[in-house]
Amino acid sequence: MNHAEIEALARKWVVEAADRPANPRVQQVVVRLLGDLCKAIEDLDVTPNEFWTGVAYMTAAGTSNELGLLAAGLGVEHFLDLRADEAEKKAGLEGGTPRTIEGPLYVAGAPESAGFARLDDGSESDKADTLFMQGMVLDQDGKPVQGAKVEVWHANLMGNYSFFDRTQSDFNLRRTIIADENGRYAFRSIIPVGYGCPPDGTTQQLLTLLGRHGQRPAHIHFFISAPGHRKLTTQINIDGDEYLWDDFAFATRDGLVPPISRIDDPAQLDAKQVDKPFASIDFDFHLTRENATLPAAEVERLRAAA
Ligand code: MBD
Ligand code: FE
Repeated sequence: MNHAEIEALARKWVVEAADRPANPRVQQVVVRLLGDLCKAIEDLDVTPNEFWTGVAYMTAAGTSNELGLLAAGLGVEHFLDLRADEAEKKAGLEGGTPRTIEGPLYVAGAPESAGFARLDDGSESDKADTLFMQGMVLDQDGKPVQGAKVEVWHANLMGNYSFFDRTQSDFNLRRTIIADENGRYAFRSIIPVGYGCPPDGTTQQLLTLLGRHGQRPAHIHFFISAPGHRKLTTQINIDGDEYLWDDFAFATRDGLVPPISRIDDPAQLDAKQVDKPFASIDFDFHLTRENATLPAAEVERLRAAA
């Protein structure tokens, strides 16, 4: 069959088959995706066995809740970032901290504190490098944003996230920090370890067939939000990680790899009330002004809530 014939079929199955009120946007998207799928089946001579293998794959990926992970690993989530960047550039909006993907492991409802939080429950203190990270939330003009909400979450030394990893305490390595009157936030935590896709999961199964690993470099996630400003979804990476520029989710970006200092001065250890040298990261978040002509920076997606 040629493409015109396939497009006519897709229109028949979606648009012409409708005999009651339909959602036109859903029709538009489905007719396109269905047509594109059938063209791929035709052009690549996909066999019935291959087609049903794909159906079983999507069923298994959904059943194990790995479709969000798959979207990250295939680059689609990063593609949405590139499109958001493009839309902002076109609207003349520039200068903010680069966005990067949220990933599938955010959990709503983390404990909130003013100015400072300790993220880790102390269970890995013996093995971990202690991290202090601090900075300001600034607006488009470089002025501090008092009361900005800094949501932060990251993995433990196993590369696992609390909630999804039921062996961790509730909200371990997840907090909401409200920036102080000078726009400052600060937290104490541990340096995380990079995430790896579940080795027996559906995402890694496909990545292996594609000749790819499923590793992420060590990173820390953030949502930064404040009224009148575009919500920023981003991450910082831990410099020196072997996967820093080889992220399976394509999320590392220039501007998101801050220098880490190693502090061993006894006076500074005292001041932080720690008994061993620690790592320190200074990082300011730059927000951009809310802009009604742009798609909302706040993304709605199904998220876990503990
Ligand atoms: C992660 O920690 C992550 O950030 C992404 C994008 C995908 C899987 C695990
Ligand atoms: Fe992550």
